[in-house]
Formats: sequence, structure tokens, C-alpha cells
Amino acid sequence: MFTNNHFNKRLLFLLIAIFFFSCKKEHVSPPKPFGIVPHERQIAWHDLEFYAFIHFTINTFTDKEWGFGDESPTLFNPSEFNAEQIVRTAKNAGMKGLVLTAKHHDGFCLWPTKTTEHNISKSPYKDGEGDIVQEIADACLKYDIKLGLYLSPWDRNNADYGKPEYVETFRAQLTELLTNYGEVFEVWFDGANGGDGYYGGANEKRQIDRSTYYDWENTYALVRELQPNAVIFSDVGPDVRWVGTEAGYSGDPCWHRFTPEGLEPGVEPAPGQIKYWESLNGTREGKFWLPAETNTSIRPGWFYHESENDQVKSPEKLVDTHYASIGHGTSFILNLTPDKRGLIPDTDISALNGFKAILDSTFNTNLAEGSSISASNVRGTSKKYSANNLLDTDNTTYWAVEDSVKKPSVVVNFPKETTFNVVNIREYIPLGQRVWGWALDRWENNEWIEFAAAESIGNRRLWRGSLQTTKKIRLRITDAGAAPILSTLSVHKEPVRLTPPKVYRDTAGLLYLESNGKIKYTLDNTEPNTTSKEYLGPIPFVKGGILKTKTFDGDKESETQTSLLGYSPNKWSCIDCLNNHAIDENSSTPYSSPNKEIIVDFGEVLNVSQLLMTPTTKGKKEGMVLNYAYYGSTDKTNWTLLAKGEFSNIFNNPIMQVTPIKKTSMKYLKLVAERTVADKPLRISELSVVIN
Ligand code: FUL
Repeated sequence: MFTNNHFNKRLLFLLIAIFFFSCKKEHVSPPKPFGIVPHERQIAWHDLEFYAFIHFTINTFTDKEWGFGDESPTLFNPSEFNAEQIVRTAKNAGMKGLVLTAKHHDGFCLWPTKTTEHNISKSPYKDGEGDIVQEIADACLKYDIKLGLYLSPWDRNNADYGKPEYVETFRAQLTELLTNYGEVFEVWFDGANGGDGYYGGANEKRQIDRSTYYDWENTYALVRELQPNAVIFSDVGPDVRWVGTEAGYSGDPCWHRFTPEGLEPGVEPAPGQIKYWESLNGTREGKFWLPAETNTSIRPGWFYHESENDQVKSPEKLVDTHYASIGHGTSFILNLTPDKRGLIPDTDISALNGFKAILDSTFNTNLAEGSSISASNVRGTSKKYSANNLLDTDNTTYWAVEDSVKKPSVVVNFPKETTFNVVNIREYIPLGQRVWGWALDRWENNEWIEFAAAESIGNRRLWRGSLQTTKKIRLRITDAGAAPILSTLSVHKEPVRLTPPKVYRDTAGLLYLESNGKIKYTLDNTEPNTTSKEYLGPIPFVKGGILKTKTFDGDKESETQTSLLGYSPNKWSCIDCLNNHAIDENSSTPYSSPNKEIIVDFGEVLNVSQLLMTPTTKGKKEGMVLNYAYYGSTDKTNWTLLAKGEFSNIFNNPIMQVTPIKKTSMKYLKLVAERTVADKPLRISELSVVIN
């Protein structure tokens, strides 16, 4: 029988228990940071993930990738410039910001700067009253996307370039840009620095000491003072690093931390003065939180060129880049190229729309929704750190484990058998990048089967692979620097797609196409459709030209693939060459010349209209041709100069260089490397020509 006394004692006991229980909950301390952690401005930048690059300046009108600096400002005259069309395109593609080339290497300023005459006020655009930076800034405000600015440290126009005076001018330009156009989220400093240029009429080569010339510490301090929330991008940060390639991918693993190293021992790393190939992966326990930005262009070049209109990256290719950048934890800055009108061309917009549609149909549905989740360990068995936090959409709640637990796992039980090909995992990075290894398993026939494994996670990790069907999956952390903290685990299905055929031409000039569907192709530069010629066997294609291919299966079709093939080199020979690697149609076998030229004998007279040079993309860059002169001859004695110039930006963007020439008959072609990387003998992958 309960007495009142008894009852009171029990009540007291219960209250004490509740009190202790709630105290215990409150006392589960949050995990401590591990190693170097991001600054607040970097955390805000990590959240953006996807933004646009806009390359637009005088080069758009001269059809160049790098201007020399001697271009007249009167050339800048977009007929229909519309900042809102540009910004809206970025916004509709899901981009959260935009970085505009306020000044590229040629020195032309897109705003009416007081620092130089070489600016938009001297152009016919709006009768010299225009300000592209202002128009873009206003449109960014209107569409609620962030504004970033690119100011090239190299200035091929400025007479003072190379002297201390120019650094003052550069800083004055930075001050104008960071004072007059509102909030800026990113300041972009390029690593291309020094070389030949106009320099106020001097027309000479000016080399600077990349580590010391700009006094970067004080230049960075100026940015901090004017825009404390902006991240500074360069090869070495200090906030965001270049990923080390312009081809649109990052390394795997890709660590947020990095210790940049100068090219030569004892030399301070600086923009253009760094072992950039190490940037692809970063450094697991690097000295700085210096996450990577993956940059690439929607077209082969950074500026608009009419000749590249049929080489806009397909939606599928852009999706691949998304996985190889954002999917490795980097941000993705995708370059768009306003044309001479000052508008993003329709072809590029439809590629972006297709890209967005694929991502939306993948990520708008989380197949793990409604799942139950169980973890091998939860910090203090607290609800606050429960694995359920992985399934919500809030990136600030996380699953954490006891400090001593470095290899925990979670199991996600789907509501029903589920088929997927994408898994999305995120670490809670404000407390550091802690995971060093992870694996995913699916449950099949009463056992766990591993289907994915890698090292880094960081801000985001996307696994994409073949279709998996199962009732449950397990995420295992296999290695960690400190007890892991994860904020997200979601599961998705990307629509399965047809891929365009693989193209291969043999030494006899026969084309082979390979795919898993019906292959249709055209050789007249028209778009292949269901009524186009079907590939039924090797196609003779000795003369080369433009090949367009597409795969069909029922009502599904792949993207179109456009390939420009030169004349088949099967009868060609390379004069005084060590081997035939420059004319073997295999770009993975580079040719190293003993000197700085190469002569090819066609074995017959060809009527040549374009010259094609594919640089080496693998291995060392020494010997890469920066400045060229092409000569043609019918007798190997009398040579005619066909073209001469600079392969602009080839170092960072080693794509095939197409040089159109006045149609010329020749039996011999000579390429002279007038300047090469490290002044070494010529090194190329392929040399070819297009006829007619
Ligand atoms: C490079 C520059 O030289 C290119 O012209 C372009 O601006 C690209 C984003 O960076 O290094």
C-alpha cells in the first residue's frame, strides 16, 4: 500500500532522475575542431558551389584569347549588350554568383577608371558613357546573385608594367572596383604574369619577379580592408586556390587544406610561381585551409569565337564536370562567353538548360527520404548528434561520434527496395576536414558488398556509378584524422543516358565508330538525325573534315559529338625526325624534337586551309610551343610564311590549336617554335592540316 510519504519519495526520485537525464544531455560537449579550419568567409564561399565566369572584353571583338595591349578601345562596341540577359542565364542555370573580367591581360578596363586611358570611356559603347561593371553589378543585385571581379595583374598595355608605379596603378584599380560596385564575393587574380606586350608602345618583353613584384601581402591587405567578406582567389589563395588545370576537373582525393610550394627551392610561392600540379589534390594535413575552385569554359576558349560555335560543351559533358568538381568538394566556376552583341548565345543557353534539367531530375528527389538510419556510435548517445541529422536537409546539424571513434558506420534502411546511381555525402567542415577514407556497401544476398570507396569527402562528395538495387546501404568511415562529423547522406538516381560513339581512325584513313546504340553520322557539318546515314562499318575518311555523330535507341538519343579531323597522315613522313609520333594520330604519344622545328612531307601537293597543332597534355610542359611560325613549300627549298603568332593561354588550356590560313598548295609543312616553355626543344602531340 502506498502512503503519501512513499508517493512523495517516488516522485522526488523521478524528478531527480529527470533532472540528471536532462543534465546529461546538456553535458554532451560538441566535438572540438580538427587541425586548420575554414574562416567564415570561406564557409560562405563553400556554400555557393556553382557560379559563372564571364570573359568579355576587347578580345571578343578581335577574336583572340589574349590581347597584346595595343588594341584600340574603339574596337569595343557590343551592339546589344544586356547585363540582365547574362546574369539571368547564370541564375537560371543554378549559379549563385558571377565573376566578371573587369580587366584582362590586354589592360582594357570595362569601367571608366581614372587610372588609364585604356578604358571603356574611350570606346563607342554608349558614346563613351558606358560602364559594364556597373551594369553587371546592378543585374546581380536584381537577380540576387553575388558579384565577383577578375582584375588581371598582368597588363600588356600599361607603359609602367614591370616598374613599381604599375603596382600603384593596379592597386588604384582594385580600390575603384572594390569601392564603387557594392559587395564583392570573390576577387580573382590570374597567374599569367609577364612576357611580351605593347607596354605603351615599347613592344618588348618584360619579366617580373612573380614572388615579389606585386607585394602580394599588401595587395591582399587592401582587399581585406575594402571587402572583408570577399575571398581572394589565386594559384596560392590566400582563401581559394586554382585547381591546377583548366580542363574542368579536380583531383581525387581533393583536400581542402594545401601547402603551396614555389617552383624553385627557396622561392616564395605566388600566383604563377607554384607547383600547380600539386593543387589538383591539395595536402591532406596542409598548412592552410585553401580549398580549390575548378575553372573551365563552356567552349574550348575563354572568349567568344564564332569558329567554336559548334563546340559548346553538351549538357552531359557539363554534368560530368559537375561531378568532377563539386562532387570532389571544390567549387565549379563555369565560364560563359558573351558574343559580339554582348549576349550569351542561344546554343550555350540551351546546353545550360539541358544541364540543369539533368541535375534537377537527379537531385530533386532524395531516395533515402523516409528511411530509418542506425549508427555504430553516437556522441554521448545524444539526440543532438544522432545519425538522423544526416537525412535532414539542414547542413548545420550533424552526426558526431565519441572522440575516440575514428571508424564508425551508418546503415540506411530504405522504405522499399531502391535503385540508385548517385550518393551525396557531406562533412560538417566548420570543424575541419576529418575523414580520410570512406566506403559504401549495399546489402545483397545477406551480405554487404562494397560498391564505392575513396579518401576525401569535405564540403561535398558525390559518388556516381552503375545502378545499384538494394534495401539498405552502409557508409563506413575507413580512416580519419579525428572522429568524423557528417551532415548529409542522400541517395539519388540520375536518368541513364546514351553516350555518343567513340571515334577512331586507323592508319589507312578508315573511321571506326563504337557505341551501344544505332549510330548516325554526317560529314557535311549538319546535325545528325534519325534519317542521317547509319554507321554500318568503317568509313573511308582520308581527307578529313568535320564528323558529327550521335547514338539513337528508340526515342532516346545521345548528345551530338563534333570532331575535326585533319588529313589522314598515313602517307606522310616526318623529315629528320626521331620518330613519327607527331603524325601518328595518337595524341597520347608526344613527339620531342632535337631542335625547335619540325618538317612534315605530305608525299603529295595538298591545298591547305587550316593548320592543326595538338599540344602535349600529358607529362611535362617543357618544349610546349608558345609562339609559332608556320611555313609551306612545294620543294623544301623555297618556304612561304603561312602564319605567325602566339598560342595564347596554351600552357593552362592545352587544346588543339586551329590556325586558319589563306588557301595554299604545299607538299611540305614546317612548324618553327619561336618560343617554347623553358626554352626547350619543341614538344607537340600532333601536327595536321585541313584541306579545301
Ligand atoms: C588564364 C588566363 O590566361 C586566361 O586567359 C583566362 O582568363 C583563364 C581563366 O585564366 O590563366
